Amino acid sequence: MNKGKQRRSPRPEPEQTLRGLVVKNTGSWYVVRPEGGGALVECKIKGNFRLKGLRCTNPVAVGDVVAVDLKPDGTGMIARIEPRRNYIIRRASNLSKEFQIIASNIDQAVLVMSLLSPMTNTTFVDRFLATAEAYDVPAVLVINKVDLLTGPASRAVLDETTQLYRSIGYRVVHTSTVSGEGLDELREVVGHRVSLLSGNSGVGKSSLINQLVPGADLRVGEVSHVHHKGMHTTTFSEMLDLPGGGALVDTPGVKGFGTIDFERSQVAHYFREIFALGQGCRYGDCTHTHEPGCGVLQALERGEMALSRYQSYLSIIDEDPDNKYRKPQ
Ligand SMILES: Nc1nc2c(ncn2[C@@H]2O[C@H](COP(=O)(O)OP(=O)(O)O)[C@@H](O)[C@H]2O)c(=O)[nH]1
Ligand SMILES: [Mg+2]
Ligand SMILES: [Zn+2]
Repeated sequence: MNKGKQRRSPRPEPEQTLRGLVVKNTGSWYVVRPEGGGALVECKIKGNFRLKGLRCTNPVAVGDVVAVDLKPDGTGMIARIEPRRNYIIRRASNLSKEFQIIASNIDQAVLVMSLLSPMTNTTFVDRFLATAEAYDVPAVLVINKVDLLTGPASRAVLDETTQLYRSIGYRVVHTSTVSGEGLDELREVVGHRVSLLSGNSGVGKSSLINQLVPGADLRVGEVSHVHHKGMHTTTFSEMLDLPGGGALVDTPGVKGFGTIDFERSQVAHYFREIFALGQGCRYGDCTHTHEPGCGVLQALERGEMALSRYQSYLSIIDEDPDNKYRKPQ
């Protein structure tokens, strides 16, 4: 037998694969930046990813490191997600059983708020902070539009809000994209880190990004990028590189992230001052709502804890038996 004449079975085409970072999620496409450089690759998802048994509408998130199988047409299929250092998820819509991962592998969450046009409500802020605590993501507050706070009354609100959150231990930065105040401080806060930027619409997120990321050229004054597909809200998010290192993750259309998966008894852990005051409660399982000898209720009565924070706490655990602390509708 002549070995040379043996028929070779056709060798399968070696599958081209690469590893990269997901830098954009449009809802239908994921844009992956290959490790070590090269052109961005538009990808779809292969198969089914689940997250701890939760149904996810967008299982791959900006910030994920992924393995991609390349197709001959230059697009890719995301085949695997590397383990995440952290991630932030939210319900796809109110009452929905499906979840969206907003971002993963982030160093900090920056909440942009404003006290005038629009006024960010404190419950929104506190829920954001509590969620960040729950996910172990450091949070920073940015109060934008401080140029609008000129009168003594609005200055007093600015001081009070700032002092409140600083006293709990959060960094609070004042900014204005109009006067330029605080922009250098904000550059320093976000430099060399990956920051998730959130905030209700109109507070000036796009304006701030335009100041921090030259060439970002985001549209200002736009409320959208949210598409309602039946019950689902799909959102796109994008990672924008900062010139000096680090990146901002912009999530237009994501107002904030709700409080999901909170064990009722855990909520107090996510309010730093309530957790600290709770050390003085008579009962170890105190819910800080009605119990005698409650360190939190005592601090409230003495005016040593902000009522707004306590109301936010109650809004999450949804308990206020005497309706004593409930904000009027
Ligand atoms: N007075 C004032 N207006 C601002 C400031 N930053 C943004 N704006 C305005 O607020 C509106 C909403 O800004 P935009 O960046 O689109 O907010 P976004 O919805 O959070 O992205 C626009 O009309 C901006 O010009 C600021 O620092 N001061
Ligand atoms: Mg915007
Ligand atoms: Zn208590």
